[in-house]
Amino acid sequence: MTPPDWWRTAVVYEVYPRSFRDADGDGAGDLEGVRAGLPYLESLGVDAIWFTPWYVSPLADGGYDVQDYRRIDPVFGTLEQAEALIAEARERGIRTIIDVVPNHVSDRHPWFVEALASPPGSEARQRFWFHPGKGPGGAEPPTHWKNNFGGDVWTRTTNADGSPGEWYLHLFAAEQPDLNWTHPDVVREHEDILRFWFDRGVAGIRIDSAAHIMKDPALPEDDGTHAPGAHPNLDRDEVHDIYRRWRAVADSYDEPRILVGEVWLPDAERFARYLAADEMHTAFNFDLMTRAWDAAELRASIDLMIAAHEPVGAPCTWVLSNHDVTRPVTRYGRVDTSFDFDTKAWGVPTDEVLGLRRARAAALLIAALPGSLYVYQGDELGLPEVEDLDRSELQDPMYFRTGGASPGRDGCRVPLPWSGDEQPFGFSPSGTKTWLTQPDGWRALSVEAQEADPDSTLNLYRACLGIRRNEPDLHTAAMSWLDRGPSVLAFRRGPVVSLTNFGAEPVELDPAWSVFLASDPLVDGLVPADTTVWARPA
Ligand code: TEU
Repeated sequence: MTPPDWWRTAVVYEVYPRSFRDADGDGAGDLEGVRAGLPYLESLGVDAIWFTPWYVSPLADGGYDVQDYRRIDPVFGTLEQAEALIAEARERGIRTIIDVVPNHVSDRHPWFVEALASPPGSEARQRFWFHPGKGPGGAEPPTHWKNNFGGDVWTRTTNADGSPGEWYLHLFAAEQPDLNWTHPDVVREHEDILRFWFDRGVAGIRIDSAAHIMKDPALPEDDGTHAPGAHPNLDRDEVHDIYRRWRAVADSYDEPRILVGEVWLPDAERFARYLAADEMHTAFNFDLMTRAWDAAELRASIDLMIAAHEPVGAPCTWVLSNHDVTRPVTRYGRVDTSFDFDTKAWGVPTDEVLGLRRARAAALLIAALPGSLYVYQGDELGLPEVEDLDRSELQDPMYFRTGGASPGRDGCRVPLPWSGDEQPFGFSPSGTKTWLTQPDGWRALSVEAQEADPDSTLNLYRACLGIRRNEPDLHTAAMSWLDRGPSVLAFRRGPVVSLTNFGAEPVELDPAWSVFLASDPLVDGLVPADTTVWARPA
């Protein structure tokens, strides 16, 4: 059953196009590869695909450095292929959500190329944040704000005569100059981009780094004392004016287009402001990803999110992972739980058998919660983070900007294994070297291998999403917690009960319940450790 506001309970599958499937044999995924994978996604039971950026890009940050929004990068295909893909997916009941990256563009975007070639103070530089440095000769950057990838947020330019020039701002890599959102060209251009893609049948947009776009023009230091809404570069009150304009564009279509925000904010109340009725439809719930595998932690996170969403009437989203974070199998299998979620670290021990059990249990737990659900490609195969990629292969700017202190995010972006006994496991035509090397052991994790195994993680996801789709109570019924002790999370949605055992001891079920899905088999009728079951009255 799909309710009219499909996005309120949708299952959205994140495709990282470079790593989904490679049809043309260059070692990187492409749109024809996604097209070939549509039957797979249909059988998985997803309602929409979110594509991370597919536009023309030097790929300095995996496509989050956009050079031309109106063309597809040749690595991925053509605009005609994108249009065909959007239409074919829709025929299979799968909507398309694309990524829009408003905070910055590529340093090869025509606007930035023009700005660099223009003198200080010129009109072309007003679309970005160019500024003279401080101190003698302007040798000090204008501020010392924190870069999201590590290192500085300002890079110095060189004047036409070779002398040192102004600095420009980049909250991410130096190849990603920040746009000035007080400039009317920037505002107008993005609304045109939205229409360009909405006119081509795109059902919604995922808004990258949505809370970052506005900056305090006075460029104060970030001393941690700013009032809410007045931070120099994060969650400034003016950001909402932009998203209200975008919502008006989205609502101007007969079939409304949806806005999904990437809004990373520690304060749930500030986060919920983005979900006002005239702004975004939903935003990612990242809080859940930062929590350890612990009943009290996860319950606190779920309660926090439900409480933040209820007053604004927006659905929660449930997100276990994405292309920026360590895969759940590895994260939940950490033996050292002091692991730094944000920066990652090298060589933290992990128990992948335990991690997989927990990741499967987590998948069922969040799929039973009210709201929409995100699945990052490969999580349905139980792929672990690849932590031993050869350093010479690493491409993520986070690795380079931390001077190698962090491995960066490539380990969760390794090409998917589809079939066969050896690399590239059907990702590319055989004999192709993939852009990141897949581990030898991925034969057992391939789609082909898992389809043949009734207990595989892939078949668990298929069963889970299939039940979710056909179970009206999992769309509409309110949720209420059941008290089953400190190491159990159990809740009810109508007659359906979801129970997760976080403790070491097996848990008994109410004799009146009959289990219809379990993340791992029951043992002597009991729910073993690190297992979720779905049950209903017998
Ligand atoms: O991520 C924004 C963001 O805040 C993350 O970069 C986060 O700080 C980092 O990954 C730490 O784990 C978005 C995209 O999802 C990411 O892939 C891009 O690199 C980034 O924006 C810049 O566009």
